[in-house]
Amino acid sequence: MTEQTSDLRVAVVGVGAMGADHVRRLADRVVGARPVLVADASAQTAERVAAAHPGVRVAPDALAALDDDDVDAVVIASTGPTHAELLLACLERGLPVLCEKPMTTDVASALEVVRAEAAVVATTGKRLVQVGFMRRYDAGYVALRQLVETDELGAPLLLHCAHRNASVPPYSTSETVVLDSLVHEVDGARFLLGEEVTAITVRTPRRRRSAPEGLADPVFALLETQSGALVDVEVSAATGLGYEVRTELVAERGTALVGTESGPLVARADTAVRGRRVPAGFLERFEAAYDAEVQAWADAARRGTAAGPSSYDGYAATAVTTAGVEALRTGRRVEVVLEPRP
Ligand code: ISE
Repeated sequence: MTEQTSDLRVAVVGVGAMGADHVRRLADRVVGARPVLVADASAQTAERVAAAHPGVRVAPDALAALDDDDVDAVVIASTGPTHAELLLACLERGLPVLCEKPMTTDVASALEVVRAEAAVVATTGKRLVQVGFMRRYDAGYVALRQLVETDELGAPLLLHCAHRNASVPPYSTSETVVLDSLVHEVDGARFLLGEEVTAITVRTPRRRRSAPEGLADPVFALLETQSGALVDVEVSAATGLGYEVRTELVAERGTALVGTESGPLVARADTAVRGRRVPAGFLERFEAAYDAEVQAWADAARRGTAAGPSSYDGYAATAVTTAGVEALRTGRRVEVVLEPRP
């Protein structure tokens, strides 16, 4: 495919909160692309989203959306366990695809996607998969990565990461918190430090009393990396407060913090916030990052390819989070051994 001159026509599969937000973004803000088709496990949800966007049709199901003649590229924002089959179908059809995280929820299917894409690259020379790790497009995280890349603060020693959700979807379990939320911190660490995670330990402190039944909340993870840096992560599932994501780098000659402001920061569930406002959710906190992410994806898709976080990044993150699920269950430190990049 050479550079497309008309708008990229996009099918969005899965139009819950994230997918519907991508439809709005493609309709209103992304240059050179527009949504044309939506599909969702709930026909009602698909109808509602389509009705809000003139020119957007509803496909009977996800595979029908991929087969539609009017579709040039695909955004997958359905639940994690549906991703592998859809990604393989996109690769088979040569469709550029932006797949929300987690790329897949198990290592075997993640590797299948990596290998299927490698076969496409071998014949066409073009990647097709971008994984939705939007933090790589967040100004704060990009600045932090530059500090590491330029060695301005010296070698990284530690990352302290906090990832606090006001609430999580009703289907959430302790495992999905690791697979769906912790996965951002895993990719964040790989992106910021530029190296792989080699082991993970997951502990849970005393449980938040207001946490939904059966959910470990918070979860505390320790990631080890190839260079010997350590990454500690708090993932809170249901603070009832707002959405707080921050990362602090401790390096040999300095520290750097993203995701907050200076000043006395007191965040409480009852009085909301003293000293600053906490964003309500991830759609608000990372709005600019999502815009940049989808624009970069659309620009590459118009050239028939993909940019940004790759299927290998998706695989590496899933390898760590699935090890994290084992670490959570057993209480043991679990090593992560990755297959080499194809
Ligand atoms: C959700 O699926 C996301 O991807 C958000 O970015 C994350 O912060 C949240 O915890 C997940 O449930």
